[in-house]
Amino acid sequence: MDILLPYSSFARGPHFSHRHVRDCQPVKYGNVTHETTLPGAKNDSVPLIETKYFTTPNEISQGHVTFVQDPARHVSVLEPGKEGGCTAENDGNYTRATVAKSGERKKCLVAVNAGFFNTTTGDCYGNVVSDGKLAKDGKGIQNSHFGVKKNGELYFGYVTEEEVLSGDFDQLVAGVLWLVRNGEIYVNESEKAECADTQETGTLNTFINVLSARAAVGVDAMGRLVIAHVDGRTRSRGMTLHDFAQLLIDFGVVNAINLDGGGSMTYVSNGTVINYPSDYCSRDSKLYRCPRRVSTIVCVHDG
Ligand code: NDG
Repeated sequence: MDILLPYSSFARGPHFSHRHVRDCQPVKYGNVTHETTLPGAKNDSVPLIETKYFTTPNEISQGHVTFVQDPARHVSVLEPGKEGGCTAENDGNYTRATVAKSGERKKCLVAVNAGFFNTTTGDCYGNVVSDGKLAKDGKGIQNSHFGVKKNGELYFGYVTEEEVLSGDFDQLVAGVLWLVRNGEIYVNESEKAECADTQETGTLNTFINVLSARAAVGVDAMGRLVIAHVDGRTRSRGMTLHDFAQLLIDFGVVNAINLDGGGSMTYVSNGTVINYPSDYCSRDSKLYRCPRRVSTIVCVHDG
């Protein structure tokens, strides 16, 4: 007699092939589980790198959005603290560092928290490729990824382990949930395809609908990389992922994935934190808020 294994038994592990993702996604996408975009031609009528500020439509939260031309030259995924920061130390713990600290070595013009991590051990979740080096093999993890390929293409969606190990990526990092696919909100579809155990805010549905600080990386119709964040505090202030995805579309975003947010949310410009992180600095006082020591970052640099 055949033993029927639940989907999850197939979805994890080294031979993950996207069968489950293909089963769950709208028919119009066929077998394709990712989108790639070639960066647009350089446009001298807009700045090479530009950051704008905004207040959310309900006037409650603020955020920044950064547009980057020629992202293949100017954008890197960086491990926490130092090269090799996603490798466990001898004591089984992993390096964690503030976004500002991790961004020092590339003198990032803009840096933002990126990959989700295990808040107990600090372990980086998902696949991480940093400046061409495989820093972490996510072992077939089933969450949306952002990547920059060696041919300059920007990549959004679900990677297979073969693609990760092929050496075709210069940069790669995992988020949780694909917010915008081909100009449309893709939150409900990606909720069906992704795993919840890479984030610690509850079920994927809770994670989607809770008010919180949010971060995303995407691409706009001009082929510029777009990094955006909104401030908040989990359960009391910020945005749901549906509203955040709509805001990204309003900014002109065509594809985007959701990066680590909540208390990890830190936006750094030239080494200075320019947002309002939500974690308290100490257990004993609610007076000040401090940037959290997090996992990987996305860094925009001079190239
Ligand atoms: C943030 C995330 C949480 C995650 C943790 C570590 C949000 C709303 O960072 O889910 O487990 O990555 O993104 N919260 O607190």
